[in-house]
Amino acid sequence: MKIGIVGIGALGSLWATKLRQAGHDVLAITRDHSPRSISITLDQQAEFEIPANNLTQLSICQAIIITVKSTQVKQAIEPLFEYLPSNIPLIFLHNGMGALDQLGEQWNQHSLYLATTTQAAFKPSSQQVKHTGIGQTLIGTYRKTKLTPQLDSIIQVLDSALPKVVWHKQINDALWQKLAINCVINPMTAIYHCKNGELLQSQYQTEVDNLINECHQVMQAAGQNQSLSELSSTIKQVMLATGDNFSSMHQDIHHQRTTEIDFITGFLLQKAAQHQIACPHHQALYQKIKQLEESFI
Ligand code: KPL
Repeated sequence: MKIGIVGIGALGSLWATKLRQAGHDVLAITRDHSPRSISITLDQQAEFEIPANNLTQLSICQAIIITVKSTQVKQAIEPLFEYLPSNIPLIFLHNGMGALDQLGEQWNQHSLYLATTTQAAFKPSSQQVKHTGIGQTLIGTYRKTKLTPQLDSIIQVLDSALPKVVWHKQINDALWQKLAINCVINPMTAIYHCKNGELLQSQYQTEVDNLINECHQVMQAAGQNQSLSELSSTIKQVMLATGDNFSSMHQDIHHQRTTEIDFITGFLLQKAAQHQIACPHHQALYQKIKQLEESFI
């Protein structure tokens, strides 16, 4: 198969190298559309030379995986519109919710899919990627797209290159769950300069529990039926399992980059306002992250 990967950050590089390793053709699309090829070493073992930025070849790809951050989805995908026939499945993989809602009406005819993953990758340098955590990738519908036989065979290809990849009938549930995890872990670790696991320490418990509680109220109002104790144990399990990691928002703040706060806490606050639910703890974190971002300008 020929698969396009838009965004060659840690996850994009992981997908590009794993698909090449499995014998597929990969076309990488980088931010500035300039290099004709990129070279990436996977786990300090195999080096892959990957053709890049030949935009006319997008039309012969069987699927495109868009791995840019939620803040970059619109600016990464809009310039590719003229090269992308509407029948090619576009699979968006990023933290947060609401990024696709910002795309213009011209995308309504395209086959857009949403994905979420617990695979973890780290890019120690621009030419290296490390697969730091084995997880699974769930793919599901955005608005009215369906699991077609074409998409089913793409899922099989993706699953054999970087297992596990499965179709999820209720992707919204999985996205809400990941949103709640990110709403609690990401801003707190960025503000308190700590690793994910440190949030399990007693000094953070009251704030963590208040944040989970507010998330739970909004999720209930949005039709998510998980119990508070289930949600709490899921979030705390992720803190434990990724205990030694610095969250993506911690890294963004550390490198003085714009964070995904608008698509994480911002999305939660938007839904909270629609349902008239007060979320003072999330609101406070949102404002602190915004203040930090403003101090970088
Ligand atoms: O998704 C993550 C992130 O850092 O963005 C978690 C799950 C918190 C892992 O670090």
